[in-house]
Amino acid sequence: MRVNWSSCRPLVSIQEVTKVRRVGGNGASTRQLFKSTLARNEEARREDISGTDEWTNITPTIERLTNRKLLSNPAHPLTTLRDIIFSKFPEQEYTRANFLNPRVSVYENFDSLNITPDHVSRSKTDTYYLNKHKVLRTHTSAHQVESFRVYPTPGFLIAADVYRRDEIDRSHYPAFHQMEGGRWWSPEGTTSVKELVAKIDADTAKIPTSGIQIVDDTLPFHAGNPKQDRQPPEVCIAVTNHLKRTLEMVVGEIFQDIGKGDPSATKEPLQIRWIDATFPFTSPSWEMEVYWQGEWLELFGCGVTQQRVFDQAGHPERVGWAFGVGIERVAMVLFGIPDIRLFWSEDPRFLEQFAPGVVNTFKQFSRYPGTSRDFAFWLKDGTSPDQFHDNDLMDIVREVAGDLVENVSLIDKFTHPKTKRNSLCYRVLFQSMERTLNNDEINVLQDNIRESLKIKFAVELR
Ligand code: FA5
Ligand code: MG
Repeated sequence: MRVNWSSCRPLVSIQEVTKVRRVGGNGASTRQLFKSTLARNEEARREDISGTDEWTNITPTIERLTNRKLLSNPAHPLTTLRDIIFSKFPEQEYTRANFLNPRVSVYENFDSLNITPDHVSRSKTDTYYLNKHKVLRTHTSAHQVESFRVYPTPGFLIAADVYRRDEIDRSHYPAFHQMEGGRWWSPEGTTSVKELVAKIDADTAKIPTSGIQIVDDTLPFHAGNPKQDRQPPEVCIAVTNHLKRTLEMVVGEIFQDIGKGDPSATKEPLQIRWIDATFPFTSPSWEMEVYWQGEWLELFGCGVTQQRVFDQAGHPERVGWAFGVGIERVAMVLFGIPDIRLFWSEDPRFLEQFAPGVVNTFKQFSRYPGTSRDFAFWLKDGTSPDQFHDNDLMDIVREVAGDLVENVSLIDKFTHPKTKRNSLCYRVLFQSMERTLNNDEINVLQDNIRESLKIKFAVELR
């Protein structure tokens, strides 16, 4: 399933944190809170990451992907795009971080970001666990607190591989890349809210304006997308303006040149819009979407950083923003890459089309025909369809067939009226980007998937 951040309540309400601070006087308790979370973080770091337990669900395929390090290939389109995005941010203002270890603590990936203990994104069906204490980061936000804590500049940028147990289709893959950005201001040296706002506004004025048209019908904040109690409204608005102008500048500069010099490229003007969003670590929050191939594709998630995140970082007085963007999503639009699996291709016909620092339109090599097979089965007696998760099948399919699978979808689900047993049917589309698959090899894949289903889930195949 897709992560649905909106089902998340804050771990500690802002009022609670404020209360704790007041009781402690001068932020003493905040420091305590900060100390204890750091201690917890350290504890988690020391955990034996090779140890496995009942939480372990990382598969060999995913383990292999953690070693691919696509961003270390200077000619890879993801690397080119990363460097283009980096180049839009002044170097003296934003520290860059690359190649951070994807194995992070549960604290870093979830708790430090206000994600509740019962939030769906933590479940084994959505996240790859090395063990109870360690996960493969599901987003680059896992490094937010540390980045707000240690970098000498007021801004940072992180590019990295992230992992999610997700559906398989053209724009979703269990491993992908994100970029995280953050920017903060300190009230230090200012004597009033007005001065702090003026300081932020002065930085906003320095951002080049974007040349492209962007639709923004959102309100600065409202009950459904509130400003934080600890922030005066003017500060929230000033931070928001800086955030939105920054991302509009980045998108504007990147897409301005799209299709230039390529007569076959579509001449349709790019449509971009802002919509309200929800994240446990920002409020208010937004998403920026782009209209691409007939649908709105979500690019950036962002918002005004929750003060609790700054508390965790040991700088409760700061205000600022953060964003996260799926790099593949932007690269697919920019390089005209039609399928997210291609980024992982080792086929020279893919890799040799790209050179360091160059944005060119991908030329599809012949598309090979696909073949679909259905997998219908009865669940074990007493098992409801909800207890079998789509992602359980996704992982089996990936283990057996790797990138030879283009799509997996549930096509039928029913309960037998007499026996009350539940039946599911999935359709798997096998298709290689590199060659035509023959029937014999698809039969072998099919048999292996069926065998795995029987062994792992005790289903009765139909
Ligand atoms: C996040 O991951 C937040 N950490 C983003 C954020 C950062 C918000 C900082 C606020 C402040 P989300 O789950 O929506 O949010 O993912 C962010 C982006 O990653 C999406 O907009 C999309 O571009 C990309 N993405 C998500 N899932 C996949 C996937 N399976 N394959 C490829 N790209 C994906
Ligand atoms: Mg999202």
